[in-house]
Amino acid sequence: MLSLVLQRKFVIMEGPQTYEPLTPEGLASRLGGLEVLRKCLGGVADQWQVEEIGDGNLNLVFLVRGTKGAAIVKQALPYIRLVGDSWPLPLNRAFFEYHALIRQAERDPGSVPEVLYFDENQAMIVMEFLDDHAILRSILIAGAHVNNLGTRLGQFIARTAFRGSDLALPIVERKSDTKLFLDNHALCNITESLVFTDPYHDAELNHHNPAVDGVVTDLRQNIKLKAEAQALLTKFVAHSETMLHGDLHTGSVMCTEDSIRVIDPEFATYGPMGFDLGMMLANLIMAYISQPAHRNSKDLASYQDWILDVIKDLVSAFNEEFSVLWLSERRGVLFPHSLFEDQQHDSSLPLQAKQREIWEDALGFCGIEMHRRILTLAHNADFESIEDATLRGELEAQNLKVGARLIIERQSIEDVDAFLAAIQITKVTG
Ligand code: ADP
Ligand code: SR1
Ligand code: MG
Repeated sequence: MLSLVLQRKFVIMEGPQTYEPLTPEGLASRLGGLEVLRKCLGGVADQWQVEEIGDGNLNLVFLVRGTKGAAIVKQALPYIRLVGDSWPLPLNRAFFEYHALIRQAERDPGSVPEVLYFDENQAMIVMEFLDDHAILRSILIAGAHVNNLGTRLGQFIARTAFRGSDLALPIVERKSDTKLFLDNHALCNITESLVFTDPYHDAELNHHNPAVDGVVTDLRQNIKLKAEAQALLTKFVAHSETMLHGDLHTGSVMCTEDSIRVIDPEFATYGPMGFDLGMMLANLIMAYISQPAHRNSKDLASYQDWILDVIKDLVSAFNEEFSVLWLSERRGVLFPHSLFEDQQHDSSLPLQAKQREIWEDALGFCGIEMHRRILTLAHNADFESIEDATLRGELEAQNLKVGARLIIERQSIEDVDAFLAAIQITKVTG
C-alpha cells in the first residue's frame, strides 16, 4: 500500500534539488555519500540494512543499520500519511521539526535525539537512533514502569516553556523565533481544527464508537462547553508566549526503564505555556482511564496508582523547575529584576499568578485533548486497542465526561489533588 504512494508520484521541484520520497531500496544509494551517516553507521552503504518503521500519522521514518551503528532518517511526505494524498501538507514541517529539536537540545540537554544532519530540500532529518527505547504509549498499555518519568517530563516542559519565552530570551531572539515558528501555520491549523473544533461538531473525518453516541450528543449540545473550547482556542492562536512542542502526547516520548526522550516536534509553534503541559497530562490520564481494559484485577490498582504518581511528580517537577528558573534565569523583558529583586521586592506573587494561569490553561487543553482522541480523526491506541466494545464504550464515556468537567471547571480545580479527584469521578472496573 505504502509503496504504491511512494512511486515517484510526488516529485516536487523546490530550489536547487528535486524533492523525492526515499524508499528502503533507494536510501543507501541516495544517502551513501553523506559523511556523517557513513561515520555513524560504518561499512559500505550497499551493506546498510534499511527498514521503514514509521508508525506515526504523517511521515516516513527509516531505521538504517550499518556494521558500526544505526541512525534514523525521517522524511516528510507532501501529504498526511494517515489520510493519503487527498490531504496535502507542506514539506516544510521538517524544517520546523529540525529547528525545534536543536532548540530543545539546548534548553534541556539530553531530552531529545541528537540531530546529525538536515536537508531542507529533501525535508529530511537524520538523527540519533534511540536504541532499546519504546514509545511511552505502548509502555503504558503493556503495564511497564519507567523510572523518574513524571519528574523528567515536568522538567522538560518547564525548561522549554521558560527558556523559549520573554522571561528568558533576549527580545530580538524571542521575536525572530516567534516569527520563524508562526510560519508553521499548516500544522497549527490541523491543531486548530482537528483538536479544538472538530470534537464539537459532526466534522467530515470524525468517527467514534457508537456506544458513546449519547455522551457525544450531550457534549455537542453544550453551548457553555463549546464556548469554553473556543476560548481555549483563542488562547492557543493568540497567545504566542513560548516555543511549544505542539504535539506532546505519549506517542511523542520514547523510553527505556531509565531513559526518557522526547521526539517529533513538527507541530512546534509559539503558543501558551500551558499547552504542552495540558497535552501530556491528558495522555497520562487517558492511559489511566483505559487501564481496566489492559490489566488484570490483581495489577490494576497498583498500576493505576503508579500512573497517578507519575502525574503528581510531573506537576510538582514542572512547578519546582519553573520556580527555580524564575529566580535564576529571569533575564528577559518580562518581570525584570529591576522591578522586584533589585528593590528587595518579592517576585513570588507574580510567579504564583503565572503558575496559576498556566495550570488553568493546562486543565482546559487537557480536556480538549481527551475529547479529540475519542471523537475526531486521530484516535489513540489506549482506547482503540480495546477489543471488548462494551468496556471500551464505558471507558471512553468516562474519558469524555472527565474532559468536559476539566474544561468547564478548570478555574475551580485548585491543585493536582483536586485534579486527580476530578478524573476519578466514575470508576469503571475491568
Ligand atoms: P510522525 O511524525 O509521522 O508521527 P514520529 O516522529 O512519531 O513520526 O516517528 C514514528 C515512529 O518512528 C515512532 O513512533 C518511533 O517508533 C520511531 N522513531 C522516531 N524517531 C526515532 C528515533 N530517534 N529513534 C528510534 N525510533 C524513532
Ligand atoms: C492528521 S494528523 C493527526 C494527528 O497526528 C499528529 O500526531 C497530531 O497529533 C495530529 O493532531
Ligand atoms: Mg508526528
